[in-house]
Amino acid sequence: MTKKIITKIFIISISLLLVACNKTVFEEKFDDNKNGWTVKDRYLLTREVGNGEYIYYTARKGSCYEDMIELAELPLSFTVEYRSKIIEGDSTSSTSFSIGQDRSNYFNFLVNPRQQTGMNLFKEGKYSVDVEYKDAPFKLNEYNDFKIVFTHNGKHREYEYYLNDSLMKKGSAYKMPFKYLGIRNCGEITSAYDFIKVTDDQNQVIFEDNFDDNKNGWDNKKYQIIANKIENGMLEINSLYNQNYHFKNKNLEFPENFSFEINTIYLGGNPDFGFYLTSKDRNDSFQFLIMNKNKARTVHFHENKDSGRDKAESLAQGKLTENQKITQYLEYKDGKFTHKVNGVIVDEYEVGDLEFNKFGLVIAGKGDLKIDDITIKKL
Ligand SMILES: [Ca+2]
Ligand SMILES: [Ca+2]
Repeated sequence: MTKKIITKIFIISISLLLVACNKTVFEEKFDDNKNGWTVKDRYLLTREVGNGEYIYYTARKGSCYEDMIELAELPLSFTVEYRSKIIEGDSTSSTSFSIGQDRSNYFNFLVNPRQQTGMNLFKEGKYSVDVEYKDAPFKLNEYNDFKIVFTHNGKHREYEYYLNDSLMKKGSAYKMPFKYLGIRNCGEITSAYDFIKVTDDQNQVIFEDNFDDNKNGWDNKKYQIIANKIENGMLEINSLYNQNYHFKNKNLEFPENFSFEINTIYLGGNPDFGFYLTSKDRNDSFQFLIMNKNKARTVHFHENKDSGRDKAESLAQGKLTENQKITQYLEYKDGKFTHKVNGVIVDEYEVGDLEFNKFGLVIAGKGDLKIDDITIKKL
């Protein structure tokens, strides 16, 4: 054999060996949505009034949104009845009916998806009486009847709160002039209200809304936070709100050593973006981000707390410009991460041996991106 042929065979062997070693374990080109990315538009809240119902959806843990309307001042003694249901909600959420003096001073009667009820009181926008939940006789995803009876004996005003005809709570209602009522959701929850009716102590109707239309002027604005779609071989994400969003993909058993490459086109705005990896025991999670248009950032969460690693390095190329392509390449080898952006190392981080089985995309803040592809290879 000539030297040329030997060299050729040698090159072919090496190439085959490299192909065998660099096995692709995941590839996403966004030509379709076979991997089931969440591409539907997302809202922080939507409120739909009409067709006999008020349907209220909110989607932010730890935050509450109320929709109140103003009425003529109610008499000292009156009864308010309403019918509502929890369609779905996470365990920390709640929906409530509010009645009070204004948007900062009101009584609030709550139910939650754990089938509990309670009451709290706001004075000057702050909790004056904290909610004490107790188990309550109502079903989820079914309408339940609520009734609050306010009575005034010439000296004091009191209330009695009933749920499906069972007395849940009673107490002093103070002499607060009542002229606002509203519906309030906290956390990630969808609730529906069928009607609200207020009657005086002669059983005369003072206020009634069956939600056949929006004659009472409920605030039915929607707040969209994310619009996204898979089109022309790309996942396009338009983030409209200053909030952190994760796009989860189905789980993936990562090899012991692997590379992760993602190609993104920055379109505009000021989003922080990138991807995350989560360990199999869920104790460790890492985010590899491009932030502030000019830095690469590594964040490590251990047992859901910031572990102390939050390192940001300026990009060698300077600030991102519109329509610029960014290649994030990460290697995890022998317990160490090496993160490169457009070919330049931005972080090396020794974390030890971990097994990964989940990854996803992250976007935080207002801005627009297109993600062209993601490739994960065994090293
Ligand atoms: Ca109705
Ligand atoms: Ca593509």
